[in-house]
Amino acid sequence: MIRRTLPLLVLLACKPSQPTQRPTSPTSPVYDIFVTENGFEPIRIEVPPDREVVLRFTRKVASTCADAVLVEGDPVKHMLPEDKPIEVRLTSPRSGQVRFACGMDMYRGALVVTGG
Ligand SMILES: [Cu+2]
Repeated sequence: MIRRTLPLLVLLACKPSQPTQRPTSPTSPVYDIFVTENGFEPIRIEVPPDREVVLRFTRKVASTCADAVLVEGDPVKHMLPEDKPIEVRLTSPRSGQVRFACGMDMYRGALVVTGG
């Protein structure tokens, strides 16, 4: 019994504690980004370095320029239907930022790598 639980405890202790992350889940952390009348919210999302993350975009307004999102390094223009969460998966860089913007580059935001 003890032999089996110890390695698990070590694994859990090594996990970074982030508020938006589910600590016991092995899946990638999910970050919610909403499209409102102000554009993308939040416009700045802190992510861990070199880690697969999921950006979940949900458009909450009917009429907006941001009915699609372009993520830096991703050639796909992701359409954002109203009230339908769209997940964009990517691996964060070691440092720096990953920008995202609407199709016309009017509304913008960025993932900012912090910690390590
Ligand atoms: Cu736009």
